Amino acid sequence: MSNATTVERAAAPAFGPACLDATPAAARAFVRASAAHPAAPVVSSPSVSPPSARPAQRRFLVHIDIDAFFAAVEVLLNPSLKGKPVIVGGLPHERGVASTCSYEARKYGVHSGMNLRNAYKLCPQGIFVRGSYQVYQAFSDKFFSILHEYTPDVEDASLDEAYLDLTRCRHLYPSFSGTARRIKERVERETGLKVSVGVGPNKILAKLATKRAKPAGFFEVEPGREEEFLRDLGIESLPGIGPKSQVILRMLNIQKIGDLWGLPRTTLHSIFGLGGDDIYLQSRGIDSRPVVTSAIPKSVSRETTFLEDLWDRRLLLAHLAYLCDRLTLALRQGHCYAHIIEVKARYSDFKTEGRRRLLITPRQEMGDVYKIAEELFLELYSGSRLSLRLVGVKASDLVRARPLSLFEPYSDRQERLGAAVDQVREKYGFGSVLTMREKMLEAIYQFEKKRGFVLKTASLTR
Ligand code: TTP
Ligand code: MG
Ligand code: MG
Repeated sequence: MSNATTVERAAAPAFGPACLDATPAAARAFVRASAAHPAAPVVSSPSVSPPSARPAQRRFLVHIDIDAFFAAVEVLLNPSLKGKPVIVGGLPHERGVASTCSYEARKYGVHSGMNLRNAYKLCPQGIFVRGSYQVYQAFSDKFFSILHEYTPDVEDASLDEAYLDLTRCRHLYPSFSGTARRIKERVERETGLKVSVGVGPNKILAKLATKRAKPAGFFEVEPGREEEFLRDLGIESLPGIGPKSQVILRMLNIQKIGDLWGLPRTTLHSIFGLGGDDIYLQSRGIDSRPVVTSAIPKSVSRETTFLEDLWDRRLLLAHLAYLCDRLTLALRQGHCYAHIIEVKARYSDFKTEGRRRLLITPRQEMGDVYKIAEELFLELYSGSRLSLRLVGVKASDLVRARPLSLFEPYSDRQERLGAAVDQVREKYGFGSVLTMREKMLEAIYQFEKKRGFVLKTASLTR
């Protein structure tokens, strides 16, 4: 029988797809094996796994970054800036630095972090704008909400940069690179901003691919071509190699990533300290870091104290509806579904009571959450002889994705309705879409189309 004999072979310090997907343990083994031959040339044949070991699955990572983000938003808001050198961060005579600039300004040598006066010296014809963080945040929110539609495994690396791990969703996407291209097209269409996209088997290769793709491009590091891709990239491309280390490496005549392969680990340790191992592995395209999704909040709640204690059932329900509307907006923005909905009431004697319901299928839509909250509230209210000071609603035991229920037919009608309402509100303000029940609050509170009703103590606790 052919599999009766097991031949044990030491894993070679290879440069192949199997080691690109190395687990931390495999990566450590790789470092140990390589330490025995510190100056060994990188071998391009695939590594040999013991017959009993399952071959490591190639992961599929997408890195995406908006081009000249703040500057591109300024151009979108003011199309007369298109094609011009736009510098964001302040006016030329002001103290401070450029947060970014358009690619047209980069031709003059202007870059992020440059003193504004120096930027002006290099590019006096530049159009300097102070910028508005809130507007950039709104574009960033839109960017991430599109990405979250493709996979729950999204890491927000910064305001304009994300890693997506599509490996778990491989059954949904027959072509990974096709999906990555579609994501790019969709982000560009729906935000109006150009993005660059890199695809690879891990974070470092996907990020370096994006660098190669900039601006507005797409680059995939194909299986087996990792070595070719890395060899001629400048050492400054690796995230751990800052300006000071670059000077030292260049003195050793190390200019390209390929030149790093000949350096013993001990030398990398003496230059980079503990970071030396990362440089050693990443320069070989090895990176086992997972995509870290943003921490999910424990709960989201909205509550308000009334201007005067309230007894009127319809007005109480109007407050509850408005709070549910605010709450579910936060859930959708955070891509969360709640397994527990809880209602709280405080009476005029300050006694506080609550009712909660555990949901088998977690919810995030206004219609669903309000219906549950109303039932819970009426249970409390019908037993009380006092007027109320405060009402609140809370969603907890939050999850990222709504598991399909075995007991209910699948329908995404509510979700589509929620998304449509969010879109209208994004354009015309929160107050542009309200239920008739919520509109009853017009009799009590000041109304602003952008923000909605100005409650007495609107709680924004998370
Ligand atoms: P980056 O993605 O680093 O830069 P960018 O989007 O302007 O240009 P590109 O990606 O095409 O090279 O940063 C995203 C935004 O973050 C940038 O538009 C402005 C802001 N930022 C700062 O405020 N200060 C900084 O030092 C950097 C690098 C960015
Ligand atoms: Mg960017
Ligand atoms: Mg970025």
